[in-house]
Amino acid sequence: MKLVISIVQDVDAENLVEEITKKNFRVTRMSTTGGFLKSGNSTLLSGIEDEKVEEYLNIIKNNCKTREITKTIQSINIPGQAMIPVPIQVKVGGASAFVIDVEEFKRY
Ligand code: 2BA
Repeated sequence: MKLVISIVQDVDAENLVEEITKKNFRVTRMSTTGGFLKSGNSTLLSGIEDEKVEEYLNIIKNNCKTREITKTIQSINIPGQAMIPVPIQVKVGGASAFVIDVEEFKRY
């Protein structure tokens, strides 16, 4: 068994969880925050049988869009000058997925 940890955008998470459960996979959704944008995203945990990992990853691939987000950063502080916020465009995935070997899985 593998543990698939996927970080997805909040806007994609609702439909994605629905698709995952419709296809009879189990999933836990956690509300998380990206370290760079410091805005909300969703992390999904799923325990998946080895032979089904490809099918599961395809569901993620087909339900998560790449988007351009504007992030405002402060310009460098030059003495005597005001700090002017500078907007930059950041491309946010799709999804970032980690596939990890599970040593043991128990349900009581
Ligand atoms: P954030 O850390 O908020 O990053 C959002 C997007 O900002 C990233 O999209 C990437 O395009 C950009 N970005 C991140 N760090 C950057 C940097 N130092 N310089 C320039 N641009 C940067 P994604 O790569 O699609 O990542 C989306 C979210 O997935 C991330 O949100 C983070 O929560 C998570 N993530 C991605 N890679 C990860 C990793 N290796 N480990 C843990 N979490 C990860």
